[in-house]
Amino acid sequence: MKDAQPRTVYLKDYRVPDYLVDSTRLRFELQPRSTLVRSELHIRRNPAAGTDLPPLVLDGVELELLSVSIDGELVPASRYQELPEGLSIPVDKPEFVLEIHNRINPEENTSLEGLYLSNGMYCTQCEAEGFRKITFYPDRPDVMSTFTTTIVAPKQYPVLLSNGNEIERGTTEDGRQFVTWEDPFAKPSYLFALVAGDLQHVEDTFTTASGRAVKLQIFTEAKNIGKCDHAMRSLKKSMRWDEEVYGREYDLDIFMVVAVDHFNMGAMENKGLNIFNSACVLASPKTATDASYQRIEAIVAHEYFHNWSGNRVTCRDWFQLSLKEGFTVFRDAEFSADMNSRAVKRIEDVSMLRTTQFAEDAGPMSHPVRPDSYMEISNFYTLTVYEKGAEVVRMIHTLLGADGFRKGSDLYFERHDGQAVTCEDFVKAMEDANGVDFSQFRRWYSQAGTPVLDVSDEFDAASGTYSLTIRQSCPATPGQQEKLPFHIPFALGLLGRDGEALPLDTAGNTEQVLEITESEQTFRFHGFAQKPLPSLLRGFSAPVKVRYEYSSEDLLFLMRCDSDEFNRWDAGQRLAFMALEKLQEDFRQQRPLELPPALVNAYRSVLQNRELDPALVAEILALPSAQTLAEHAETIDAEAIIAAREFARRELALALKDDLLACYQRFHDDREYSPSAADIAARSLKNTCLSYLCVTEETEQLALAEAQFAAAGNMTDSAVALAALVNHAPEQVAQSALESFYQRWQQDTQVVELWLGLQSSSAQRGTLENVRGLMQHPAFELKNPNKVRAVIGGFANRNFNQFHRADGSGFDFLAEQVIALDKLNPQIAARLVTPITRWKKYTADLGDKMRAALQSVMDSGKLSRDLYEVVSKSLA
Ligand code: B3K
Ligand code: ZN
Repeated sequence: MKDAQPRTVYLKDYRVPDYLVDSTRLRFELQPRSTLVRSELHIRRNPAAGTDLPPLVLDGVELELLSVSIDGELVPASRYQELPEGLSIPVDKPEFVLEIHNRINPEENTSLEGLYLSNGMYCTQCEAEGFRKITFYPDRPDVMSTFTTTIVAPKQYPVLLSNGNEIERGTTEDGRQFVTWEDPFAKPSYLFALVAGDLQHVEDTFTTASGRAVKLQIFTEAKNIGKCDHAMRSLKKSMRWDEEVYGREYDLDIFMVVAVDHFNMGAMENKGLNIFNSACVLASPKTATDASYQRIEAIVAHEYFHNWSGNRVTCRDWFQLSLKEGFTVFRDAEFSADMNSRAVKRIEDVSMLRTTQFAEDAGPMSHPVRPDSYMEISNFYTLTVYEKGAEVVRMIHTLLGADGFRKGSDLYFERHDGQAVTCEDFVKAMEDANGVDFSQFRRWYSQAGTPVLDVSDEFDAASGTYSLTIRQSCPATPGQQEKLPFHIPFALGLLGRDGEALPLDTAGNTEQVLEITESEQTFRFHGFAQKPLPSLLRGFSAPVKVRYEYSSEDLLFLMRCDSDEFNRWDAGQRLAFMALEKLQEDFRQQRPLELPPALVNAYRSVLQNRELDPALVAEILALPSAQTLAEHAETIDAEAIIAAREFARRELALALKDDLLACYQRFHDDREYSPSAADIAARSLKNTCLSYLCVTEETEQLALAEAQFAAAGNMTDSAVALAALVNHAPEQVAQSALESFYQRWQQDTQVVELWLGLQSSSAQRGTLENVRGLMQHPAFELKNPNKVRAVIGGFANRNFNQFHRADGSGFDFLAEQVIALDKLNPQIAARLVTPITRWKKYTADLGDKMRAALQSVMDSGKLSRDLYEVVSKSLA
């Protein structure tokens, strides 16, 4: 385990590397507890760093060093120095070959970083700083080297993979087999990968735009070989899309994907050898939900797109992480929007951003898209770096237009191919290609916090002039008290009395992107007979909060008439927010609760509207989640949020019963499963209706869920029906549904994960006692992050009601699990602790208990660097 020395790394301290590695030869002799690693590095003094010869400092963690040689001569141990996290070797020539032998223990590696075992197969995860757990190396992304890798293993591991092309295979004298791989593209160590196991694969070919045939292979355990088709289709679509939209072709002759069960995140873009969390690659209609199908398509695309945005052009240092992640998330979001419904994809992404990224921006770990410092870089794979980073790239796209953006990305790839660069280089390429000045725009990379726009308007009937005044501000965040104004693209439309789109300029444009650059700015529009109704921040054109005094009537009007589908949904959300906030207040004041009829009527007309995309209808009907309400609140009053939301949901279900039923029946059919956008949309609306209907807890409605559960031909229908029963049916019915589901699917890892998560996140059944019970279930494994995320994460992040129980037992439970996990997997522990780090935002009764739980983590003994950083910053 890495220790908790509170070292802090600063961006301002960046120095170019002292030495470069021109080529790297690795040889692995795999054994579970004692893997031998030999590395041969062709090292050269970096001319950009100077001409003197400082010691060569290599990173290395938890390695057993066996020997060091330079140019074939053994260096005695007295000459070099082993450091707590590395090795320092004196140097007396500007160029030399360094050979190191060391030993590692993959079996005991539960951090899932470096080389480890997952269900008996060897695999690696090196980003960000995992390569140093394999061998001593300058483990930083600006050291780029070609890699040649030989893997030697006993016969029970017939598949031996690494980056690049296979160049040799054979059998050693003692009967083991070996394979050698060569990756011709220089890369940083974080993109290195190795896999060894008894795996099967599916294969396909992709012919690139220039006519090269690329072999595509997806590897998995034999039992999952039937679950690879969707990922393969997604991969081919991604390859085509990147050619068409960005002009980017794949470069190697082979592209491999491997599914592993034990994985800290979704997937990893290692050059030519992507490694995926099984849950993010394997799918079949019977076992995977629509959400999984869409997630797989997006993640396959994301990792594939990294081949250019990340691998060919990589990051100079880890402060630049958003250079590859923000850009690649933007790329995958656009890909998904092109493959499915654009509006729905945008709504999903914005909901997530507003709920989770806004909370991060307002919490103790708040940081800019390009952080200034970190203790542990693994803690900065955040929603801010990824999702807000993608919004920043999206704003550049909005400001430049699609063609201008493409000119910028072409220049960026051409200028920096084969280099390790910075966010600044990205912005500069965009500027240079378009002749624009983004000096102020750059603040999005350096200033943390969510900007707030206060919008007010005025209409001068005499001149027909409508003025819109926008004031921007941004709350203080740790280390940043004052913020300078941001450059904000603000997409605007104006609606007339009949809902018509009004012209905003003499050219007759009905939408404009205003460029806000000052603390306060007024924009004027002319030629109106009546005061128009503004449709603000269309498509969520910037990651900000907009405050404007809409009346309920305004919002109902926008829900009906706005030509921007995103804003139609957003108007519905605002209306629901108004209602839910009033309900919370009434609950606190012990006044009777009442749902505004306007909201019920609005939802009814949406339900009855046959023109709208059913997936959009489903999104509009979904009330803001408890987590979203919490983010939105000044102070989180968990009890009031729960009371308000449950009341509203039940009232809506009762009032809209007939419409929900009609809509359910309209879309309920037993056609064969397809993950097409249209079919997913239909299932989404149908199942939204079913979930609402079951909230009534009436026998006839529950019977619908029982029937759907019994007859479902796909996992989407089956899982939604099961969740409805688990949440609303009498105990015995719920229990027997859960049991029969488990009996049927117990051999399927992905379905069992879903089954666990569905229970722990259930307000009804995910009681602390039941969650503890699930942790005793044979399917649970504390060493497997997917199981931890399903059970403990499901409870702490998705079970607002039970987690926030007034006695604080949910927080103590989380603290206890985090302490246990930190010994096994620090990255997962540091992530899991998040819900109790937000204690300052809660009412004192719960906030104090959260803080105490957090303090108990701090006091529990020596923490990993990962967990120490999060806990100490949250207690400060
Ligand atoms: N680049 C990886 C994330 C690595 C996380 C390391 N702690 C996956 C991705 O974003 O594509
Ligand atoms: Zn990524």
